Amino acid sequence: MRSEGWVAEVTGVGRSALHGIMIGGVPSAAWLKQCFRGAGDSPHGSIHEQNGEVIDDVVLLQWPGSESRHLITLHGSPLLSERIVQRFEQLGAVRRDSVDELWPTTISSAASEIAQQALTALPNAPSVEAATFLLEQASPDGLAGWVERAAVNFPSRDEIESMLGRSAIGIGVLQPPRVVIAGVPNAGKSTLFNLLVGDQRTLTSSEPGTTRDLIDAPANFRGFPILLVDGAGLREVQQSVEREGVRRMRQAMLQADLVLHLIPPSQAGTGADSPQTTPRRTLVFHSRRDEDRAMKIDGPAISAVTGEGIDELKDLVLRELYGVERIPSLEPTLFLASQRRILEDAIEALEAGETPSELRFGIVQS
Ligand SMILES: Nc1nc2c(ncn2[C@@H]2O[C@H](COP(=O)(O)OP(=O)(O)OP(=O)(O)O)[C@@H](O)[C@H]2O)c(=O)[nH]1
Ligand SMILES: [Mg+2]
Repeated sequence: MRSEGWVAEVTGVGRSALHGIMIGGVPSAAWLKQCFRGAGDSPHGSIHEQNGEVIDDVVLLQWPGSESRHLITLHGSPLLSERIVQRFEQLGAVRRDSVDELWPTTISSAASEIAQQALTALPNAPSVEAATFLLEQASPDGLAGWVERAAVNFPSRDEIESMLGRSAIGIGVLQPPRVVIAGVPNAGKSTLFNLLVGDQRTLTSSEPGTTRDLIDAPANFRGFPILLVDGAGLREVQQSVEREGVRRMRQAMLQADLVLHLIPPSQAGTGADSPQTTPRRTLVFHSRRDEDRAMKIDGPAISAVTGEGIDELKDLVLRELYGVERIPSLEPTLFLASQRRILEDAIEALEAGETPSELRFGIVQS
């Protein structure tokens, strides 16, 4: 716990309606008596200079936790923010760049490490569902709670293995896999890409060979981030620009986490409809289904124009990548590779015949 008094800006410095400054430590309550003027118990008041000049209208909030802390919200001006920080420095506060342990916690250091990791990742959460997932993992219902219980009762090997088996889910919530859309020219790759990205990012046309460059863009499949990649249609060509495009496309397929291979009606059943060989995981879809519904096909079909089959495509992609179709709710789930390594170390120790008694979360390595 800190005893000296301190002051820190706790919001970004860009344009916004409000800025926040936090003060803390034993002397901070006394400083407020000297520079905050409010009416009765109202949290609304002003911060003033030593000579009485008002710096800004503010709202003062007592912050929860064991240390005496207050949050001061002021108008969104970096100049006013700086002046208020200087006012507290004048009163004796030490300026800090950041505030650690912002949210009070009563959990063990191991669980609090998990909670900190989840809350650190929160501002970069790629979707609302991902943010909810991270908040849950920071809570007793999530990974923080599981680690807390594991510190008391060492989990069984089965339980550790099941956590490891599902780790791709949580890691995938924060790190998008590369999903490449492949197929012959005019298969409808770019049209599907635009639909999934939610933006007309790339040109589409009935002319085969429209796309040459690789283009990638973030998409969101039920809260899971996906990096979608579109590129040239696969065919043998002499024209050098398109040929280079096809080479780059094949390269992208080799580096993909998953390839979506589209087969348009013109290719279905021709023998040319077997997906191009790639060692990567591949899902095959019949595309442009609205154009020829009578055609007998085997397997899932989509239309990027009517939207038919798109929900199923998302389900199939998520099931293939993670074995689930939704971000799990209230289920302890690893979400960082470093957490996975700690459990892998525990399994290794068990395999070596040792009897580990703790998972090395929250243990400072010396
Ligand atoms: N009716 C219908 N037309 C589609 C569908 N998907 C694409 N198209 C049309 O098919 C043509 C080719 O679509 P693109 O998305 O440009 O095809 P591509 O696979 O990106 O083609 P290249 O970039 O040349 O490799 C365009 O005229 C699209 O409007 C679909 O699901 N239904
Ligand atoms: Mg294209």
